[in-house]
Amino acid sequence: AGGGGAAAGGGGGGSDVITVGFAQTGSESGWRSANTESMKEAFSEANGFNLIFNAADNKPEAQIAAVRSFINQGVDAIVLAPIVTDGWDDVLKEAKDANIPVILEDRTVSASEDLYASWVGLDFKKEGETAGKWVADNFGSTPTNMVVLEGTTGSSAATDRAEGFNSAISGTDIKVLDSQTGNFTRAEGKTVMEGFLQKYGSQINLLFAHNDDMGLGALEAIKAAGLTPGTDIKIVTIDAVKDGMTALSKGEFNYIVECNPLLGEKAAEIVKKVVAGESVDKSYIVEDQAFDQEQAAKVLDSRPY
Ligand code: GZL
Repeated sequence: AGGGGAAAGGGGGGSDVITVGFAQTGSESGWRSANTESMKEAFSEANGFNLIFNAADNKPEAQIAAVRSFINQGVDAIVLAPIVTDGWDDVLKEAKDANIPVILEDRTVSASEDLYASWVGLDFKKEGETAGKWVADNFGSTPTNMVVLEGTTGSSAATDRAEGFNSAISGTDIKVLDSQTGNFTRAEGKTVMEGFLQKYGSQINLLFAHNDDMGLGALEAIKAAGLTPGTDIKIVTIDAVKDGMTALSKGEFNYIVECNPLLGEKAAEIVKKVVAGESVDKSYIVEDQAFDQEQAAKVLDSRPY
């Protein structure tokens, strides 16, 4: 382990290039691609960084191994987008013992906050609440059967969105027929929706998908079943990536809550401050917005991702 490269304990000698190990979840969705692009742009050589990138194929144990490898390489800082919330205490403790600061981006961890320097991300609970409120306002007063495509089990994005959404629809006439994970991917969103359609068919009035990509996969299953998405089955999702906003503007989706993936600039700013020994906040939240079909059609061409 370790081998050549910078001396252990954080980065090379005098050079002011900051070597950063970035442990990304994988490439499970359009959102993730936009997030990776934003991070690579911000952590560029031109901006004074030497970036070592790892995508863990949505496998938590592979992501932990990637962080451990960065520690052994003696990087100056580690940026982590944790696939799941739990299981991080040991390797974050190892990073702390090696004096390598860890900055979280996107999702969060359950480990105590003295094990990471800062976090930049989104308010997932609020995203869920915003989606749930729109559903409650538009469908909550008539008996409505809903199915849910959940994000990756154990991820803060899935857990917090579910919590926010469920609190917003409590007391309404929305009935959950079924709720399963589609792991934030199109393929699994399609497969799980096929199962829902086989089981419940035209009883389904509404789909809530924790991200656009699972909703886009479900679209294929709904069309293959001879149903019209956005009409026979209303669809509400979260992310607002280009393909999702296109479906929304075409009337195939009904509402999308944005989840801004452009976190690179803020993450790089935090890393520079931490490495320079300057103080930073424990958390930075990036603002989101939400779109209905009409709003999506208006902004589609100017969307940055
Ligand atoms: C949210 C992010 C989620 C997106 C999905 O910040 O963690 O993971 O909603 C992505 O598209 O896969």
